[in-house]
Amino acid sequence: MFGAGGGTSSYAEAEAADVIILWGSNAREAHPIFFHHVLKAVHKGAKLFVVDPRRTSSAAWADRWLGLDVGTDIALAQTIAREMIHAGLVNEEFIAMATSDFDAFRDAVEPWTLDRGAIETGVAAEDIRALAHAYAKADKAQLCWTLGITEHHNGVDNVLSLINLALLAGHVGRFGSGLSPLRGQNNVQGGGDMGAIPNRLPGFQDLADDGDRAKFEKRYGRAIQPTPGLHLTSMFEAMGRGELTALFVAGENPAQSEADVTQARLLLGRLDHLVVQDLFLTRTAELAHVVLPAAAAWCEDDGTVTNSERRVQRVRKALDPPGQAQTDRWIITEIARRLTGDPSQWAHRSSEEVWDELRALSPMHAGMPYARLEALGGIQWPCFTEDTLEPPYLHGRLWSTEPSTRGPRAPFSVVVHELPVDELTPEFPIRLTTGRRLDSYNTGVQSGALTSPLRLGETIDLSPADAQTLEVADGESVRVVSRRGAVVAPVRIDTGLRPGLAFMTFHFPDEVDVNRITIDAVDPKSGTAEFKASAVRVERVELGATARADKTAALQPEQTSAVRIDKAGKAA
Ligand SMILES: Nc1nc2c(c(=O)[nH]1)N[C@H]1C(S)=C(S)[C@@H](COP(=O)(O)OP(=O)(O)OC[C@H]3O[C@@H](n4cnc5c(=O)[nH]c(N)nc54)[C@H](O)[C@@H]3O)O[C@H]1N2
Ligand SMILES: Nc1nc2c(c(=O)[nH]1)N[C@H]1C(S)=C(S)[C@@H](COP(=O)(O)OP(=O)(O)OC[C@H]3O[C@@H](n4cnc5c(=O)[nH]c(N)nc54)[C@H](O)[C@@H]3O)O[C@H]1N2
Ligand SMILES: [Mo]
Repeated sequence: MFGAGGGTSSYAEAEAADVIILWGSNAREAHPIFFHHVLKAVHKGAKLFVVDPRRTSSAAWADRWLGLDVGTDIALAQTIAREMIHAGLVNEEFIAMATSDFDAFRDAVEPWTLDRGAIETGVAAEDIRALAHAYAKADKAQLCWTLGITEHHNGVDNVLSLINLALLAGHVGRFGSGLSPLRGQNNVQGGGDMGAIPNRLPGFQDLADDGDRAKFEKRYGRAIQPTPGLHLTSMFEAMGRGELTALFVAGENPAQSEADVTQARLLLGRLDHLVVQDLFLTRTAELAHVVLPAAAAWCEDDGTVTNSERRVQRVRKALDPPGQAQTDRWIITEIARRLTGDPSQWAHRSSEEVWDELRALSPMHAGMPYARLEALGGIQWPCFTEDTLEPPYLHGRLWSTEPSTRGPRAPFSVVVHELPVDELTPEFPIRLTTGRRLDSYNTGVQSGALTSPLRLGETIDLSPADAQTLEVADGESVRVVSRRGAVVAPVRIDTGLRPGLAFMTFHFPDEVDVNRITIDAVDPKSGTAEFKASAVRVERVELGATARADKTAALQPEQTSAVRIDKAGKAA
């Protein structure tokens, strides 16, 4: 919408904001560093809104919690937009000057009255109205979102519906006002910036653009294919069609993190050649033909990482890697030497030499040599020259009074509310959403060995009302069944859940293999799976004394009937 793939604002701006909205983000647990900045704002009097189906630990700090039904974010955003328009709270000057397609958008949200919005989302009309008015009237407002928005079959449309709100209020391109999609890991932003995106070259340069490609072709002395590569989820689809037969996995554990892992494992197991480059012998590595032991980039190598506020920071080697482990950079260079048969072209280089090569090719990084990164404690992109720093926020151009410097208009998007793919039916009446807890990390590879009184292990979190209907007690094992499989897990009663909503993590797959039950419906626009919305039923399990002793037997999931070998219909 704005022409750049990064959050628009800085953490310091969150501290200065009057209103902060965490939408589908449990930052208290998943982005605790950012949440400190949010809390500083709250202590200074900022209003915090949390939009999340669960009353999370983030919501505990909020002035208002909007507990919507899973997958109704577009309905909520449309209702907020209509309320802003009807209450005369939109920023007409900004809309006229810097945006396009407002009329079509206004017509599309017109049916979304507060009453209809309340019915479709489950949020009280008064809460919707309060958020709309506070956001529109704020001088400085931050709208932050994460997976509660993006991990849906319509995640891109969800994001567009939030951008619409920022455009209505003019909350972008000014200090204190902006849009922050908080990044998952310490260097998700950096990975994309370096070109680890199917259709981009480093610095978000366009793979399809002859001029952009020519720059890299000149540097490397060989042609670069203009056709984009595949996203993670489309790789699995291509594996299903038999079109992708070899896979190189570096720093990912898809045998436990993919949605519908029964299917994912089957496909990984059928590959002609699987290479895994990791710190640990993961479940994915167990399926591999070749395992390359890697050093941990964050403490056993030098380099940079780029965080959610686009700040490039140095990381430094503190430890020698164990055994035969080598840095990812060393391994990749070594593979290049052997693939090309031309070691002279592929000298082993320091991380600084690699960084300087990037700076020569990516204008937005050009002004950030290591010395400057170290002197300033990190620099935000874009940084075009070595004697400048750009503003801490993006898209200030939209406010330029001079049309020639204002650049392209940001378009409003007409989006349509759709329910999740995995339908709720009498057979599968409970909405299961999955996500994170503070004490563990993703598939548990890096946090699994942690023993702490805070570590809960996997649970199926149920509302008090559902636990009562099912006649299950806290700690009792239940079977959670979806259209794809089943797992057994202990119940944890959570008063932050409304009836009909359940929550699990995916942090303990060796104990409870949660992704056997999640759906692999993906958003065709982003390739992201709908991890946030599965339909399940919860059954009591009667464990006999022997079964209880043999816990592993009880945890074996049922045979599933829904294993799709092949999306094109070919049999295995
Ligand atoms: N401690 C810890 N921190 C982490 C991680 C970790 O594993 N552990 N992982 C890192 C990674 S890779 C990522 S991507 C980030 C993710 O960070 P977050 O996105 O904040 O984490 P999640 O818990 O997956 O999901 C956030 C919230 O979305 C809500 N949600 C579910 N469905 C919906 C919906 O339909 N609408 C709305 N509005 N909300 C919904 C959930 O209830 C949940 O509270 O965390 C990072 N930080
Ligand atoms: N049910 C459910 N499933 C989900 C999600 C959800 O919310 N619910 N969230 C999804 C999301 S947002 C994400 S990001 C994925 C995460 O899924 P994965 O990325 O597959 O999970 P991780 O456990 O983070 O695995 C990262 C691997 O990288 C290795 N590693 C760490 N540092 C280095 C390094 O420097 N070099 C190398 N070579 N390897 C390294 C670790 O040892 C680990 O094995 O899970 C997805 N799956
Ligand atoms: Mo993530």
